[in-house]
Amino acid sequence: MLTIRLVEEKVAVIYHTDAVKSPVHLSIGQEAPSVAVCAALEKNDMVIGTYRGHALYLAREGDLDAMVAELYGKSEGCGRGKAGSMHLGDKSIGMPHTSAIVATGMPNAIGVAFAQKFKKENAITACFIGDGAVDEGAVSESMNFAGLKKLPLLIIVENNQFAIHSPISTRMPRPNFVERAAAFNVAGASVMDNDLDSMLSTSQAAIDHVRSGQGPFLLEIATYRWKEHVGPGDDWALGYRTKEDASPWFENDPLKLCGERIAADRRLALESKVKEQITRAFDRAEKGTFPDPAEMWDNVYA
Ligand SMILES: Cc1ncc(C[n+]2csc(CCOP(=O)(O)OP(=O)(O)O)c2C)c(N)n1
Repeated sequence: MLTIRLVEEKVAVIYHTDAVKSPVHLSIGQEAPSVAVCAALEKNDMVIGTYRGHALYLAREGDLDAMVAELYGKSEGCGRGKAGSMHLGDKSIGMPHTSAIVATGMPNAIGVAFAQKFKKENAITACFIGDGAVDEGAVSESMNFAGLKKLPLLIIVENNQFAIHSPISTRMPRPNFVERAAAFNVAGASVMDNDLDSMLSTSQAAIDHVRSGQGPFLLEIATYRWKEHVGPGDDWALGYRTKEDASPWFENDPLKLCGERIAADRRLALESKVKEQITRAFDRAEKGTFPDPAEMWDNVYA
């Protein structure tokens, strides 16, 4: 969680220099769901995420240097500088791709989970979506198929209450994700307390359910995005939410609370190690090389 927070804080600081070549959707404040779920997954499981994907990539132990280089558009990046922040992926960590198109992760995840079942692999697919994605028909259609075929699929709804600037109350008459899932024979649970331990234990139970062949599971995790929807800044002045609304989320910040549970000397040692890794990653990205224009259309399929 600390790595994610500090990398993104660094991105926010340097963003105005134009070193980062794509829009950034920061996960500051909502690092915990990715970390909790990934801690409970196995190495051979697959994860599919969204454009807000730095947290997932790092929680899945993706290479930090390759992620920062990717943000810089450099050929040392995990997508050789072509994917950018919104399309992070690395097959070696079981993360085929992320997408900027809301809800597309779900039909993709269905395909991956279907293949896992067909090949009788003891692996599952974890698909991360936002609450806004649930507004899209693709999510309902995918849940229907997953429930019908009893696919090994874990759907994680990171419920940060907003789709860009629209609160759930203006979008859904009955925003009960677990209830919706039940209509498709998809089991479900919600973690609403922003507590890392609750997220860990519920993720483990959900993953056990899916891995044991009982079918798909929807795990809703309440969380809060601290920064603007896209970009490095704050957006309290826009009026769609207030700093007062956010204050319980600041106070119950899982990173802060988790840090307080670690002995001071160990915590300092961890912090300095993480900061060193981050400084090195940004230095390397700075010195990296831009892809040769001749590579422009390599690995581009659409
Ligand atoms: C199919 C599609 N429709 C609309 C958009 C524009 N859009 C980008 S992000 C977003 C909100 C998504 O909210 P949510 O799923 O809750 O994720 P969050 O941004 O909160 O992580 C929208 C509507 C898009 N990228 N793709």
